[in-house]
Amino acid sequence: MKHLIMTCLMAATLVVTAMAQVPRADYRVVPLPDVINGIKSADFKLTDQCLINYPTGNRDMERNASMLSGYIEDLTGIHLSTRPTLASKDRTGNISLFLDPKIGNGEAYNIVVTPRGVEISASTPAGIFYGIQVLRKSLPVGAFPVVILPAAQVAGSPRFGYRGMHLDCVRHFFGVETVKRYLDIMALHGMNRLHWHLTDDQGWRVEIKKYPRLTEVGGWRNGTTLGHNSPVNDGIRYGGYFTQDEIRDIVRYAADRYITIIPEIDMPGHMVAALTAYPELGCTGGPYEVWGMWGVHDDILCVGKDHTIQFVKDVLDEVIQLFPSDYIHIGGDESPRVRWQDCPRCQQRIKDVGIHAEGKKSAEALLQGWFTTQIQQYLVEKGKRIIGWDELLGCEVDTSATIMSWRGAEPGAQGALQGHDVIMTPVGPLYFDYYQTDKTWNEPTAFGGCNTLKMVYDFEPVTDMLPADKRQHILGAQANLWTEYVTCEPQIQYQVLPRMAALAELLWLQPEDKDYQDFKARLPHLVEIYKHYNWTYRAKSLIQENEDKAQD
Ligand code: TNX
Repeated sequence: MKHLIMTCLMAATLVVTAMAQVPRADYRVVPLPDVINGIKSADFKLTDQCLINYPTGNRDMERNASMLSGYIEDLTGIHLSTRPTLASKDRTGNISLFLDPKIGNGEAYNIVVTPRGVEISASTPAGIFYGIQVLRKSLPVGAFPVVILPAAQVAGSPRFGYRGMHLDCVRHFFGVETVKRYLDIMALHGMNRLHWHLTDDQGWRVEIKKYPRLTEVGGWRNGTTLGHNSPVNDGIRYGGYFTQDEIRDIVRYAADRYITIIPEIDMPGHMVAALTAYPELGCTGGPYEVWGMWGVHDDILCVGKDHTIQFVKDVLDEVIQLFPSDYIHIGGDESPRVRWQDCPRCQQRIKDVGIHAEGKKSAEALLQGWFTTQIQQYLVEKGKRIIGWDELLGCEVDTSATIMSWRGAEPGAQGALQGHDVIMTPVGPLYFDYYQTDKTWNEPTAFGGCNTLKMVYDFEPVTDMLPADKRQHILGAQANLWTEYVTCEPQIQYQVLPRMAALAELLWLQPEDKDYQDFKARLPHLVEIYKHYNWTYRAKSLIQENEDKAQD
């Protein structure tokens, strides 16, 4: 008898342990879904017997299905096959992706898990993709034969349509694989715009067939200053560029993840690499040298010459062939006008087009406005729109230009008041090239500053000073990763993770639904996924007791 009781107890313990060991999905992911309603019924068991259904003949949905299959296998080891089908009877026991036009926002998703199956619906394939990301992030990480998906309805819809990350591939060059991984990281976080900085004083990184010297000569510098513009230069030739084929490959890779790439060709400043390749584009005619220092250079494009305007249009002709994005970023920042003041051609242009200084706006500032407008009109004729840095607000550029507010959020608010669309990317707290802590001694070298995880989380893109009828001009926000001090891929990832998680949550959630402590409690599971993919991240940002700034 005693023996029997012992055996029963042991068997019971085994069952309980086995049950406890079946890992369960947790839908409280980052960014948090708007709705997580538990359904009182048994759970769904995810095993390799399940299929992923997608609508027959829909290539986007087919790709979504195979990405979901890949994600599930990556994280749990469970392999699911995909299958085209329109029959609702096929949904039983499986995961089904289907389009439902009744769901309003194209990026919104709805997931319903019952014991009979898992349904992910949205009005567009992009919305399905976001639902897939949520399901992916809810999964336990490991190797399991079965994962329990608790029965529930899980739904979400992004607060902002523009959810951006920026990557500077000029100051340091990163190749195709690194950019693709950056896109993978963005996809996991529900981000949908990559602002890709491709040209600057320190290098020209996009192949332009009509001007081969841009990359042959402008793609390379003879050395790089050490540290923050120290007098020591490493003397090591440095450079690289993306061929047009590589760009097309990256653009396609991004589109498969519902990410639009917005290229930036910065003008008329930040152009020393182009001037080195074609000195006649400058006011003095050079010689110039691709810059090995950081900062703002006095040599900029000479806009007094028609040839320069034509050059820019030719470059843009090739750029718009490569990038299907509606937007082209034309920079416009940090453009000193000292050369223009002394340049007879630029001064002649000022006369010819009838520019007169107005109050605080010098004739040269208005010349930048004239130049920008030429380019803007050219791009509009080609069906494109421009984004420019907030310096454009001082140059009388018309309100069809979208403004990227970087010198704080205030210029953006002013731009919105004037009727510009605006993307918020203020140095504080959205410059991810800044430190993540004020205790910097043990950190990789960064630009400076301090933008902690909490500061990012607390950022509100729609400033109070905006009246209700101007708020729709704030399209969203973006974090910028300038790479003067970022030299390798692990450092890229360290700078953006986990801050990208905080940015994603503020872009997806309504402000009243944000809760920093709750976010921090959900973050470790997201970090399990980072670890699984071997992405580098700042682990200290996860520690609750050790916040990075006293006022945090
Ligand atoms: C300012 S943001 C710049 C960049 C630098 C960055 C460093 C902007 C429009 N211009 O050229 O890389 O600061 O944080």
